[in-house]
Amino acid sequence: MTDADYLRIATEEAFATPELMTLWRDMLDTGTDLDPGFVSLVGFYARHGGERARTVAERLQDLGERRLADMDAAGIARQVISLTAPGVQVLAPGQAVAMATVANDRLAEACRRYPDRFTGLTAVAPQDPSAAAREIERGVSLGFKGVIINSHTHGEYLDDQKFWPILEAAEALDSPIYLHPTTPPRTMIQPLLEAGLDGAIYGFAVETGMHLLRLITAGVFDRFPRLRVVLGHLGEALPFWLYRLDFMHAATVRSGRYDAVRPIVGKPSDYLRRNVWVTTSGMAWHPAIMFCRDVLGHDRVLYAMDYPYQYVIDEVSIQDDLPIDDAAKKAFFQTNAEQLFGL
Ligand code: 1DF
Ligand code: MN
Repeated sequence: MTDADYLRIATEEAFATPELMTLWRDMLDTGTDLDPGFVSLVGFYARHGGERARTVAERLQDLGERRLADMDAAGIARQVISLTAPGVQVLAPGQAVAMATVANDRLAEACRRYPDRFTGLTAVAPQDPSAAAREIERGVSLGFKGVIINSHTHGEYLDDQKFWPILEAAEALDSPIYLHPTTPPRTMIQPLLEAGLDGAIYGFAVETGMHLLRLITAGVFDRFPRLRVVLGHLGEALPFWLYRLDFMHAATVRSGRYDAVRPIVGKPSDYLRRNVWVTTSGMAWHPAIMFCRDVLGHDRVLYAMDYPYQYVIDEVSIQDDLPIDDAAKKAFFQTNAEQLFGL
């Protein structure tokens, strides 16, 4: 990978602790009435013996030489690292809090060892909202620059007021929340799962895009106007829907059809432009990236790789070749991330 006039900061990069991998495997072996999305996703990466599952599982657990070598080979200066989906969000509450603490301690240690290569996000257990809020605070003291939430928790979404202590802490500490996908909950997954579409191919985006949309329509950003949310995968399709979201939201509010769709201060697109940043994880495609830059703003679109799930070195040069000028490229790869995460 050749040098460029900018540092490439990759912003949706995953890791897993050996402790969590072990616990997930125990759940797969002995758990009853398991979440079907958990079985589909973790059953594959933790259990399937094939090449993809094995190399991803190995790379997830490396916070040292192998990861750094992969970054060097791809020309990545820095990874913003977060606990991979579904993280602790599939666990029972007490266990989830403990596992998040261990994950954060391990990630913080790696970030201390390689301060010019790794930045961490705080993993939390939304199952215990007040513990999660305290962990966000501890994360700040560990040097983390945001929070990772792997979408729904046991089928529940962050617009539920019981989770608001988490949003309140994130806003107060100026910590962006990376709302990362996971498999849809059992109430949503069946038609996707039976077709093999529950994962990163499409199910992730449907579920996570809906999650962000719920936050908007529930008025979460009126209550927490300085809350910043990061979406991967170029905004989980929402930028493409802006016009229709605004039109149908206004029509739905006017109709009085749903208690859940009450007036909010702005249009859905206003919140997407004001409170949301998007990364290019898994979406190394010029037309889609240029479209998002156009409709959200050049300062809102950031580079991400999605290591190790999409460790494709050619996708770095594809994005080096975006049809934008040098200053814009530096913003895309480097300074937008520095500003958003306060690096
Ligand atoms: C996959 C993709 C898995 C992404 C991920 O975490 C993930 C995948 C479990 O391909 O199965 O973060 N992704 O963001 O696209
Ligand atoms: Mn990802």
